[in-house]
Order: sequence, then C-alpha cells, then structure tokens
Amino acid sequence: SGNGTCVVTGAAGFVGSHLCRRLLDLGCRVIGVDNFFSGHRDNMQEFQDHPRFFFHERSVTERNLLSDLAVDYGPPSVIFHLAAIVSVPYSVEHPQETREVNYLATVRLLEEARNLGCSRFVFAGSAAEYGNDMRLPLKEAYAGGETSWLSPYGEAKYRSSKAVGACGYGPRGVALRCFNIYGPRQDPSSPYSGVISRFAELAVQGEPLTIFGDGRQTRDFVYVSDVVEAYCRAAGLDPSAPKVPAGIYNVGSGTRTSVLELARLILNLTERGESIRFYPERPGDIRHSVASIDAIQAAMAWRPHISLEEGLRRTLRWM
Ligand code: UD2
Repeated sequence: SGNGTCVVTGAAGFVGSHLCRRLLDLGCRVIGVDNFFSGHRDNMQEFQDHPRFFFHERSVTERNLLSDLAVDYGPPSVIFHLAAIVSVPYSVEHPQETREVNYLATVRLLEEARNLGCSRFVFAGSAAEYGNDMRLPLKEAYAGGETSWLSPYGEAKYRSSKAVGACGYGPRGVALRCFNIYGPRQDPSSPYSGVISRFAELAVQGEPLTIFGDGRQTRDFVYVSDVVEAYCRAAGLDPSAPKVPAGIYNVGSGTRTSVLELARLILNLTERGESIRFYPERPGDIRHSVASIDAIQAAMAWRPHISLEEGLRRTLRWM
C-alpha cells in the first residue's frame, strides 16, 4: 500500500508536530491522532489547515483505531507511533495506565497495522530503556537482560521497542531510541519539562537557571529536526535510499554535555551573567547518558547536523 498516507500518533506533541510538518512538505497525506493529554492544538497551528492533513482527536488505547481510520482514508502505508505518557514521574505514580498507553497500545497498533497491510511501523523509543546501565556510550544491545528500569515509563518503552523492532512478520518495524530531544515547541511550563526548554525560558525571563545537583551530570542532546530526519529515513520515504533493516536504533548526538556547560552556553547566548542557582539532586536522576550512534549511521546514513549551539539559538529565537 504505497499510497503515501501516514498516520502520526501524538501529532499535537512536540516531536509529532514537527514530524507532521515535514511529512506534509514531503508530499505525504498525514492523518494526525492525539487526545491532548499532553499535546497542544497550538503545536499544529501552522499546518492544521493543510489540504493533506486530517486530524482526529482520539486515544491510541481505543480498539480499532487504525481500521476505523482506514475506512475513511484507505490503509495507510506508514504508522508513526509517538503518542505516549511522556512524564517519567507520572509513570511512577500510574504504572498500570503507563503500561496500557505506552506498551499494550503499541502491540495492538502493530497488530492492526499488520492486518491492514501497512509497510512500515516506526516507534518512538527512549533512552530510558537503558535504565541504570552505565556502559557508555550506550549500545542498542545493552538494554534488556540485566537492565533495571528506573520507571514504568522506561520499562514500557523497552517492551514496545522490542515488540516493534523484533517483529519478523507484518510491517517492517523500526524503534528509534531517542535521547534528550530539544527545540521549538517543547513545553517549558512543567517542572518535569526538558532542561533546555526550562533553562531557555528562565534565561529569557531574566531568572536564574536552576541546576539540580552539582551540574556535572551529562546528557546527549539532539535537535528536533535531526530526530525528524531519522523518522523519515526509518520510514523509507525516500525510495532512492537503501532499505532500512527492521530493528532498534539510538538517535542522539553521540556526545555528552554537562548540565553546567549547557547552563553557561545558554547564559552566553542570552548575554546574561553567571546567573545559576543550585538545588538538591533530583531523585531518580541518572548521572550520565550518551548514545552510540554507529548503528543508525550504518543503517540509514543518518548523522546529526545541528550543533548544540545552533540548536540553542533556534530554540531561543522561538521562545
Ligand atoms: C530524559 C527524558 C525522559 C526520559 C529520561 C530517560 C526529556 C525532557 N526527558 O530525562 O523522558 O526519557 O531522559 O533517562 O527528554 N535539570 C536541571 N535543572 C532543571 C531541569 C533539569 O538541573 O531545571 C537536570 C536534571 O536534574 C537532569 C538533567 O538536567 O540531570 C536533564 O533533565 P531532563 O529532565 O531534561 O531530562 P532527563 O535526562 O532527566
């Protein structure tokens, strides 16, 4: 079914909305699904009236979601499944709901995609699948086995990525284990928002940046447009590109940045002095995280193009 129709779950989310925009630019027909649990209608503003965009306010936990959509639009060729409970602390408070939304719904969508004859299923995995694994850089094969997940979120994402990437029948499944994604439209308003959106907002408001712990913890930050490019390659949307094998792939910059370095970079870019306040370490925080990106480089010739400094400039311009 190569009709160029894609379903994007989580279309009103931070990454989902950027993905929809790009798919429309590539000429696809895009069916967006979101229940606004954490997504925002505003995120879809610049494309919601596009003639090839169709939006449905529905939940991925609804049975027959894809077959219902197929009645109106025909069977889609690609499913991008990004909808999820995105807050790690919320998942700790609601483990059963997290399992239903972040794992069981994935398995059901995968089965529906198979029944509809979809050719690809691309899933939003997470660095949280590695739990407390400290063998850096993190390689795809590490997660599982001895892994102790630090949250129901990490566990559900792991199970989903496995189900998608190891599915040897039905659509070709690719799970993208994304590290710390940042960029415009990332919601800065919650205390659990990504550190970059928080720091950017605080800097623009003239408030001191809040570092939890000593600031020497490191993360692998990857700009949203680079992540979107990985989704498109994983989906095989460019027919001239070599076919991407099913499986699980890290998506990150492959470099580590400490939270302190990040704070200084943002303070420099916003021409603020050293305005940092230190708070106790956040419970459950991992110390270091960085992706090995050899596998995605080999399979999709993907590499990040936007440097942290350039990505921060773009994010700050949007604020
Ligand atoms: C990321 C993901 C999360 C999950 C997790 C798995 C984001 C937004 N979250 O959490 O969904 O996949 O990885 O490991 O991508 N920090 C401060 N000050 C602040 C906010 C944060 O110092 O105001 C610190 C925080 O304590 C942590 C680091 O910055 O050490 C990154 O925090 P985060 O919430 O952006 O992302 P992370 O890696 O905890």
